[in-house]
Amino acid sequence: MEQLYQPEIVEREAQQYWDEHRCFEVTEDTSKEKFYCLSMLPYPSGRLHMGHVRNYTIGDVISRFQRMQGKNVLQPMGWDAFGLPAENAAIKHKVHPAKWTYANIEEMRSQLKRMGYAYDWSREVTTCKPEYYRWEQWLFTRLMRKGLAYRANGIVNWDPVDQTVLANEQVIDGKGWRSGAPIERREMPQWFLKITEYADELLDWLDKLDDWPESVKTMQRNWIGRSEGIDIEFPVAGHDALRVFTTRPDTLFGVTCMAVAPEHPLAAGVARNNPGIAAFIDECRKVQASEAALETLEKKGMPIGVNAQHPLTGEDIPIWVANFVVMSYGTGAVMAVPGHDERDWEFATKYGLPIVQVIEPLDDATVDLSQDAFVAYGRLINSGEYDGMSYEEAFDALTAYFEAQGTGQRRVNYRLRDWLVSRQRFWGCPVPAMYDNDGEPEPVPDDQLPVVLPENVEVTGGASPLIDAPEFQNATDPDTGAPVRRESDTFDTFMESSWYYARYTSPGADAMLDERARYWLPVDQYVGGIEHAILHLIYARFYYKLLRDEGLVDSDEPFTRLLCQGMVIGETYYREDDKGHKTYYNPADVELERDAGGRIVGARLISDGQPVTPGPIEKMSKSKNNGIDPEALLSRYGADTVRLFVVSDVPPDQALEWSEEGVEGMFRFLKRLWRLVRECVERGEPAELDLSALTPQQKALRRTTHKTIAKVTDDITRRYAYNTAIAAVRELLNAVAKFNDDSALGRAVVREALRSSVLMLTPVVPHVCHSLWYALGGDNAVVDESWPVFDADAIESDSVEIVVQVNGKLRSRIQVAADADRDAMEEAALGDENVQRFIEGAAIRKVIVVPGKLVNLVV
Ligand code: ANZ
Repeated sequence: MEQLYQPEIVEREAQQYWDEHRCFEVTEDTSKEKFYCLSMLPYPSGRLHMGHVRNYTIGDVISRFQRMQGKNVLQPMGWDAFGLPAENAAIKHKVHPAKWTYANIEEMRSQLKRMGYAYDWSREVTTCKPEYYRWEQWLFTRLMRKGLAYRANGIVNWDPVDQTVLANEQVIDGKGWRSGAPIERREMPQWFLKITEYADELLDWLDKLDDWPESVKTMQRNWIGRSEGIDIEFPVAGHDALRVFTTRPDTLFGVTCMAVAPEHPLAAGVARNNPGIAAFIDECRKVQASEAALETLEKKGMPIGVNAQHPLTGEDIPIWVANFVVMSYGTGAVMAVPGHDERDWEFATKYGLPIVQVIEPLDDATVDLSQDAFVAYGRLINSGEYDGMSYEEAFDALTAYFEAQGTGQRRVNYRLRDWLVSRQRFWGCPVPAMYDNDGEPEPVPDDQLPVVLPENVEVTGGASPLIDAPEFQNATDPDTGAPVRRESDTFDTFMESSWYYARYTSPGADAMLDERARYWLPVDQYVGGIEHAILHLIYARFYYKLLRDEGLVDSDEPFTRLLCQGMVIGETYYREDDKGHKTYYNPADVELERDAGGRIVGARLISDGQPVTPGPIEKMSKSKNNGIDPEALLSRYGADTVRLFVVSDVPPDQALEWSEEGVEGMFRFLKRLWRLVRECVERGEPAELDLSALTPQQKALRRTTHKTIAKVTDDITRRYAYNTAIAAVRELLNAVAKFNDDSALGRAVVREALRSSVLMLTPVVPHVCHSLWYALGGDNAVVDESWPVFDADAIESDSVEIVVQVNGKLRSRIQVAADADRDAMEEAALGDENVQRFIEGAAIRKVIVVPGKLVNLVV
């Protein structure tokens, strides 16, 4: 064994062993319990960042731990390879997006390999390859036939100068990122998947996902947004009745205005003869389409000069068109109740509309509607025969009334909309549809799949080059021989990431999935960022149900257990110019000045020696320039140190603060582990571990060993608490370092402690453990070893630890037999090396003994 720990050598050796023995390539083995561990696949940006490193290390530790538990573990990796950055790079550097993407994949794959992750690379999925996306196209054509994929008008961001649709990220402050032109909301035909058909199932199953974080389930529930209410018709003289959806029919007597969406037919009808309204509607259309944007919008409206009649009082109520009413929710029209709805209150206050109280608090507290709306449930007042009713009573009574009249109906609404899956971009999977002369879309027949994205086109940043590519667009209908035009839209990249986990189970299959999928799915453990709590995780759940209904898988949910790792955060440093503009500097380029206590008192940019201002600790990001490059750490410390750092400090779901000292501490720990093992090996072969011959000290170390195994196993299986698990192993190693008993049996006990420690550390620092295991006499590579099992008898204690004081000061802790009497305790205390150092041969004046606890020697 080498004298010193040299990560480059150790890591190369271990990785070579894994490669040569194809350690992580797995097949369906029905004799073993399967465990499918999956980390979210990266977008191939070209460089791994610390967020990836944390995500993938956590996943890898779980995989390796489960493997040691005897399971058949699948851990795959792949690339979410379509998307905008490749197009942007293509425009900037004039390379085809494919070329840029594949080069990045090469780079990132080699970085992942250097981290020593236990991936089955034979299953790698690259989503921009036709062999992958052809099956997405295949499924889509089936969904078209089932009516679950359809084409309808949708609202997009339209850049009027570049004449193209923009992604939300390409709209900056309401303007096109390249043209700078104000972006318009435009209705254009788009492709949708009918996720709303699965809304109830998606919602109900959340209750059964016991091993998902509560927070993620709550976000999904809110996103699906099921609400129960009623539709009520308000008669409008000379027009169709105005139907509204409300969850608060109990506030019906407080309606003081009606509001319709700018796209509502009633508004559109009036606008034809009213240029003022038409202009207002036009203005609303110019606002960015995203929901987030709508939420924060300043509320604006205009009366359209038409009244509705209150269905109970018959009173006239003015109808307004308002920018906060969305056409795609409910009926696209609302009854506004300023007294009891926040948004309506704001609107009424702004435009001087009446505010009427019709609900009073149950606790008779006073309500001041001139200050704010009263939004809680309460008791009805000013509501005629409904006065005194509770929310539930009023809801039921009014529903019954309107249903009897035929002018209203109980209704469940979802916030969830059908998923708009088409994009007018180039670098994506082509939507497999074609149009005949009538413009009717048809699915592309199976024998023409895949519809391959051409590589011989130029990407300019304007409209998609697929629009003007005749060799791509022109095709013939196989049935009629008539010319058809292919769809030029491509899919949202969330489509590829909605089923990649399934494809890993069936590499090379000449079908979307084959039998192997049933063995591996569902994923047992999914690990990824909380930023995917909603979109990706809902789409993937939905897609899985589509696969199920197509007969391709036979379970209902794709991910049994979900772990969302916390962010990696780090210090920020900046300088501010006169205009308040901040320039951020990377922590690696900053030199810190500390006081004697280690507190930071100054920070300077190394290159110019001038001060920089320390900012708050924030998520590592490009914008704050506070990312730490894993590559630099890898070359300085090796993969094991980096792996250890990212899992040892905090539980996986909490924020991890980057610290150079922390990393150095981990490096020192590995060096020390190496030294302990080397010293053990140098001391020579141990004896057989004869349990009946152990001294109390030897028994104590054995007890620590086995207690540690029990604790670590529990911490990891129940709580993913690698941080406390690692801390426990460190304590065990401290005990080994303090143990000085060079007898053959003592060496056997030490060896057992070290072998157990190496096994327990293997999932986290697999390279160094590969070497250390052989050094400690392992016959097999440690990667094929089982997780250690604790010996319950060793934990049962027939000895206790007591404290030894000299003149009242703690000087040592020693082991004595549990039933040791006063004399035996005193003798053991006096015999302890540490204690002797403090007595230095002085006469003992007095001995105080607390049985089972303490000996105090007074000299
Ligand atoms: C009257 C009312 C009174 C309302 C009150 C709320 C409180 P959720 O829970 O999200 O389903 N609404 C209905 N359709 C809308 C649309 N297309 N655009 C914007 N707002 C719309 O919310 C349902 C409530 O949102 C409905 O109940 C309606 O306002 C509004 F004290 O009706 B409510």
